[in-house]
Amino acid sequence: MNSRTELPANLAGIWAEVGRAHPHESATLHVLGTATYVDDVAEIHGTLHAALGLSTQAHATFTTIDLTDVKASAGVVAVLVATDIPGRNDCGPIIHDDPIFADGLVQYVGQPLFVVVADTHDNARRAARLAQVDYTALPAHLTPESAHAAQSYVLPPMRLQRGDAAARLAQAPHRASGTLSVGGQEQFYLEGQVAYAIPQEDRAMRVLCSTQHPSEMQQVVAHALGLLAHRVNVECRRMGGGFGGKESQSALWAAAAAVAADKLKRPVKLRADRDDDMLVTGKRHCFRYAYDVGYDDSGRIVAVKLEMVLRAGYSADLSGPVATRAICHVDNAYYLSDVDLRAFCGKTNTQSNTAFRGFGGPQGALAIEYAIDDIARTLGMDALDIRQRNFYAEAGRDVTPYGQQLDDNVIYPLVAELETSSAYRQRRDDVRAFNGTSPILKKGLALTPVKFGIAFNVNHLNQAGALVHVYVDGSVLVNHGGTEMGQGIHTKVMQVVAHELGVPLAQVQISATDTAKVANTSATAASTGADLNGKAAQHAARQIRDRLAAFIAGQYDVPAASVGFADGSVLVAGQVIRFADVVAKAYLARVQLWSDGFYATPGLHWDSASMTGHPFSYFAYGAAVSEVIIDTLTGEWKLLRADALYDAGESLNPAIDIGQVEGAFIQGMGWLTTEELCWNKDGKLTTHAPSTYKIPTVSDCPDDFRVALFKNRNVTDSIHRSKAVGEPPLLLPFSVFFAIRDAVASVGDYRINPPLNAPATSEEILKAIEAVQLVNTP
Ligand code: MTE
Ligand code: LUZ
Ligand code: MOS
Repeated sequence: MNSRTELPANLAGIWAEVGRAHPHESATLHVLGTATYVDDVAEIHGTLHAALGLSTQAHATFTTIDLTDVKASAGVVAVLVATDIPGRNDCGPIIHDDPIFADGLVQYVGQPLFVVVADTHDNARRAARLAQVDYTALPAHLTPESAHAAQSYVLPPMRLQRGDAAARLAQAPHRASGTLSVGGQEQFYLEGQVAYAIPQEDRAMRVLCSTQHPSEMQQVVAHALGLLAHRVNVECRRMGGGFGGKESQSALWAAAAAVAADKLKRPVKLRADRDDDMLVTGKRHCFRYAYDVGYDDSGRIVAVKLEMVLRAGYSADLSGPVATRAICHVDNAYYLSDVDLRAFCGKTNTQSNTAFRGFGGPQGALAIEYAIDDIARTLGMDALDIRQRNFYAEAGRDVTPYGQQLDDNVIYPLVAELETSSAYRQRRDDVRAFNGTSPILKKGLALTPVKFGIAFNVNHLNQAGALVHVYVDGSVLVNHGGTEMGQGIHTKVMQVVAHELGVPLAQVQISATDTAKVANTSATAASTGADLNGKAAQHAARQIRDRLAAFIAGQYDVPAASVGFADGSVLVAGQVIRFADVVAKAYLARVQLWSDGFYATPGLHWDSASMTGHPFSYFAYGAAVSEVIIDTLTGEWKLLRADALYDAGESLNPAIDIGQVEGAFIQGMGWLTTEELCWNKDGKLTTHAPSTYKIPTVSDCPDDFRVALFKNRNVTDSIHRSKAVGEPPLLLPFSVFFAIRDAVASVGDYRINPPLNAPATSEEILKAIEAVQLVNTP
């Protein structure tokens, strides 16, 4: 055995592979363009290419699809419709109301009717447009308002009540009430939906799929093929973005590719081009609100009554949990004693809306922020003062409307730190002064807080598994149930394992997420990926370390607890031995060098009937200040500076976490400003490409962007006391929206609440300015 006599410095207890700013595990491959996505995997000889034939009607019945021209089109090998599915024609995640192919009834423009398989991707796409369908049109609901008026819902309405909101509203000294409309959002992952189905012997199926949820893809494919799940294997090395859009809605693509591959006994790849992807798949739910908030002279809220109508689309998909999360985030960072909160999942003849970063949380929280913004202007006070007055605080003001007590509230100190570091008060004066001298260009400023609950609000999903292999050369391979979509989960899980085994990160590799390795995994979602899978991988690695410690301690006749692991070495009885040498010796002694690991988040419970319980493991906090300038003649605007402070607990990887905050901030800003979804009178989405749908670009990022992590330690025993970072920072750019509203309000000398809806496009900003000017002109 190679042994050194001197101890490496970091054996003295400072060895840490967690908490360090390691680059993303695939950063080099990303930059070189050599990271492998599904469409980059070398195609197997005989691979065919598929495209979907889509409905042109929003709501209609049909009896026949005339496929003559499709079949006659160049390169076409086969066309498959609903009746060609050997198993169940269903790809819905919870409630099974999503057919793979429409069967006699279409419910939105873009709904898949059939899959055409051809020699090339182009030939498949050309052929897919040639079907003739004998539609008989039915009346359609194209807006949430229309669905709500007809009480047409995909799920029963939900309601959370605490106290007596009606009575306290009636007694309230002041009321802020009104309506608000907030648009949806396309996930716009850079890699579109794609599945590559490869038949295996004896009707087994292997599917490479860009998905956040390999286990659900496995189940959906198995049901569609009429097979047991053990004959279906789904694998995902990485996605080029998911953002919630590949949580449930990768299923259609996996199932359609698998059904075609099974029928033809040839590999079939189904890759959506951008237009089809946007026409077919669901997005963030747009919301319509009617709010009525009672408050006292100091701006303290005494009661909230809120009705939210969601655009669910034609089927339930994840709308139930989305609406639940919306209701559970209406409080945001504020103590609301008396509430009456309702959510209605309007059934519309449009795409079935689904998960999108924040999962209804942003939509819930925006409503209370809007009301608070109204209150501040009405009282002539700074909105930050009203916010602080309503923050969760001491005992008596620390229980959420759904009954969870906060034991980790840091909103006061966090906001105070940001208020100082951003020079908020000084800049408020500067903005007022600027606006006093600038008749056309107006500046606006806002500070908004975030509190976001971490855990799946569907209890059983809070579990994860992992496998850790240590090979005889001391290298480590990790596999876990989480999927990589750019967020850095694999990097974090590698760090956790390297830390546990005391080896450098370079000694650890991660393999593709694979249903044959870890079974029954949850979607990588609800920001819980690193929390859950990090814990599971730690559990696995710990068992191996304990076995190695027991083994080497036995060799030296010392207690196992005295053995240390650090810097690629093992410290035992004053000796420093290379980890690889200990492993090699343990192998010869027949010690098991691999392990599984499992984690289930403790302490969660939820009663869906009363909408009360303890749905979250902990809360993540944050706040941001944004300063904008608008042109009151054109509605153009620019974000001049943004300061964001986010509570990632003891961050597992500050570089990745800061990247997540920056990305979420800009993505949320896009949602609230430039990204507008439009459907025409026939129900066709007209914004189905980047030519008509504007996501932020690098030039929309503020020149001055200051992102920092709030120094904190998770009160809850999360993985190394870190906190989730994936979704909560998407709420930080509320500050951009309210800064725009502040700039618009300056036109009316801050006396009128501008009726600004989201997205605050230039047109919407101009409309709000005109409304303010109208009221202001005697
Ligand atoms: N970051 C990147 N780069 N790409 C993504 O698709 N998805 C977000 C967030 N950050 C996403 C991302 C969403 S919706 C979630 S739920 C989390 O990452 C999931 O990953 P985590 O739980 O491992 O943080
Ligand atoms: N709940 C949740 C869920 O809070 N976030 C999710 O992403 C989710 N997905 C499915 C079911 N419940
Ligand atoms: Mo994220 S919306 O929970 O996939």
